[in-house]
Amino acid sequence: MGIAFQSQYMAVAQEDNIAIVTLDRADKRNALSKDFITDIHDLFLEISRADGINAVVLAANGDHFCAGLDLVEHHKEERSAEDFMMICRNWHLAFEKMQYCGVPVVAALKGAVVGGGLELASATHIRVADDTTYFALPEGQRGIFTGGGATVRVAGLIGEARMMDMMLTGRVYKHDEAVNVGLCQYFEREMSSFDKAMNIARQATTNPPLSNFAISSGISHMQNMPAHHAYFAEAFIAGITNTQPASKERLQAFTDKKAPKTTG
Ligand code: 1HE
Repeated sequence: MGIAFQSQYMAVAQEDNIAIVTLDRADKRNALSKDFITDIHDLFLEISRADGINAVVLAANGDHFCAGLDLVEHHKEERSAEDFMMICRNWHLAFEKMQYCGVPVVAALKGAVVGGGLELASATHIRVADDTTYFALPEGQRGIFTGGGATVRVAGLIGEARMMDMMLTGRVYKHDEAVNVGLCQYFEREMSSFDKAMNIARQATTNPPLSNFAISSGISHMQNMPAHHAYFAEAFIAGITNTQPASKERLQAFTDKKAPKTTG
């Protein structure tokens, strides 16, 4: 079953069991308008219910992954504090739908991954950068603040001290340094970030879907729990995952010395 959802802001394609979601507002550098965010929510709700989708690659048309909040729309609408609080809640809901859609989401990053664009990227599970990719949080310079989950997800990736530095000084990270601080897991030099993201998604889909569900949804849930609750939840997830039929087959193969070894 494919994805029926259609959006003026995103193109959706499918290659085998991988959904390819492409941000498609390149003329505005994929800036996130109010309706764009609603469509991200609705699309990932559908992906979370779809059969036959075992991974997602989140890509972008144009030279930039995402320029963040649609600043022009925000400025022109003269939103009240209450309006913008509700906008932020919609961002949170949309990005949570993506983070917890049940399958791994791999982001193919290029150009600007800034402000709300970094908030979007940080809700994916694996981020792949290329030579053009740069990360920034220009909120301080724009006289605004993050509102799409960065205080949790970006601070979780790089630590609060680095996040404050990015916001106070406009510091930009790219290349190996971006990997080293934790903004992305891969800096790809040999191929496009899209091709690398597809390879990673294909690799991930060789795992049993239940294992990928546990990994992509379970870890971040447990990171946000007190440790003794997390250990309890971990035991439940492991109880279900580590006794699934697909694990029995794989462990039988290991016992029979037919499974590949984990080598360095
Ligand atoms: C936009 C946006 C946007 C571009 N909202 N329209 N984000 C930022 O502070 C980043 C703002 N954008 C930029 O710094 C630059 O656009 C880029 C470095 C990303 C790209 O530069 P460039 O030279 O390729 O494009 P451009 O000429 O600046 O922009 C092309 C068009 O995209 C232009 O529209 P046009 O109608 O004049 O053609 C721009 O207005 C439009 N555009 N970025 C709206 N962000 C939940 S809170 C989250 C808070 C944040 O996200 S703060 C970070 C905001």
